[in-house]
Amino acid sequence: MVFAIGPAGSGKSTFTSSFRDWLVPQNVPVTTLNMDPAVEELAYLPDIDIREYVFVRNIQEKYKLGPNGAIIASVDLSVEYLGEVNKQVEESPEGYVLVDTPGQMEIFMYRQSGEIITSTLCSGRKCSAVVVMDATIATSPSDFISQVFLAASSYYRLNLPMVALLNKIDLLSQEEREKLEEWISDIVSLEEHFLWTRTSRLSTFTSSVLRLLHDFMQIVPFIPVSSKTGENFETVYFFLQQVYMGGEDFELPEKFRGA
Ligand SMILES: Nc1nc2c(ncn2[C@@H]2O[C@H](COP(=O)(O)OP(=O)(O)O)[C@@H](O)[C@H]2O)c(=O)[nH]1
Ligand SMILES: [Mg+2]
Repeated sequence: MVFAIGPAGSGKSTFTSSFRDWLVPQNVPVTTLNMDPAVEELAYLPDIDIREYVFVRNIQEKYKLGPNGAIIASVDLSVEYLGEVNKQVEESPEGYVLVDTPGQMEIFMYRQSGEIITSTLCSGRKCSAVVVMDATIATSPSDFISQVFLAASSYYRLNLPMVALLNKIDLLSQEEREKLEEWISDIVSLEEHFLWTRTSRLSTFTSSVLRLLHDFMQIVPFIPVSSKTGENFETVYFFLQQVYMGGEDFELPEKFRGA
């Protein structure tokens, strides 16, 4: 089971849909599960859908809530239907289950219901998380660092083997792509670029942060992808297969190890 998590608009639903489309021709059995009760329109038809049980608009009317309150309440209410969802997953073909999570990451990630959803659905199953981030807002060193922090925060919160995707690379220029790949593989280059954007020297704090993030990126692979074109999906699959084939930790190939 693979949870797609990430900030609103980063491409979780698009990834779920296009990764499913990528797996099917490889003869990998795949089921899609939409766990976002607040999504109005999905670009794909999920095999299992929490909205069958809880739908934000009904909750909003029933409890006379505002839009934010209704989203929170509907995610919390989803928990009541995990038994049904689990049964539907069990009846699905054995293979990949791609779980699309609520648009607003913080509701899923930093509230108790998110934790209940992952731990219940992951009981007796191998689970991993794919953090989907928007590469178009990771093109400056400080933005990139913030995105890595976001992934690190998710890693601690979820406690699942994880892959971090820098999605939407089809929207980047060649130069931006190359820079991103360089920062992923070489922390010194990130540090240099960071310095170029500042007038003062790196503070001790920033130096420590960079080291720390470097260590984090040794455990969690960062992969530039496009959910529009499917670019680098084979790398995502490679890492996810590692989880299903054995250990909980990834053995990073050289290409993805920092210098
Ligand atoms: N160009 C491009 N657009 C993307 C990509 N992934 C998602 N999008 C677009 O980003 C917007 C938000 O995507 P969505 O999957 O709904 O985000 P979610 O809120 O994380 O589920 C949509 O307009 C998508 O078409 C990508 O890889 N490339
Ligand atoms: Mg979505």
